[in-house]
Amino acid sequence: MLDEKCIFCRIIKGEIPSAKVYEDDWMCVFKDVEPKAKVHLLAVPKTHFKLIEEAGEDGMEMLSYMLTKIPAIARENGCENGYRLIINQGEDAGQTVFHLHIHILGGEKLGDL
Ligand code: DGP
Repeated sequence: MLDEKCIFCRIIKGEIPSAKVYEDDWMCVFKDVEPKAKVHLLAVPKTHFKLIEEAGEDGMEMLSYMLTKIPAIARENGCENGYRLIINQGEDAGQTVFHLHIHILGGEKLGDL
């Protein structure tokens, strides 16, 4: 289920352009417009939910599927030597887009947070 007001849902639908590097029935991966590392991708489930606790059984299955796909996607996009995954959960964490997403950061030696 997608939300017509959500930026990431609109990217998934192709209404807003993005640099997609991977897509299948369950997930979409595109470049972050404000990269915080040499490689900065966002892995986004094709269902709209804001937080892990809102994912439900289907969402958790989707997240688990995404985690199985991410290593190859990261490797194929310049993260051969490792990468960092981040999920910002809520405002204190700095979440600005309220459609759950996994940041994939790498392509260089990352510093501390
Ligand atoms: P977060 O702070 O965890 O909610 O991260 C949201 C990220 O989404 C942030 O790093 C910037 C990125 N972002 C926001 N709007 C767009 C957009 O329209 N396109 C793309 N590619 N990235 C976006």
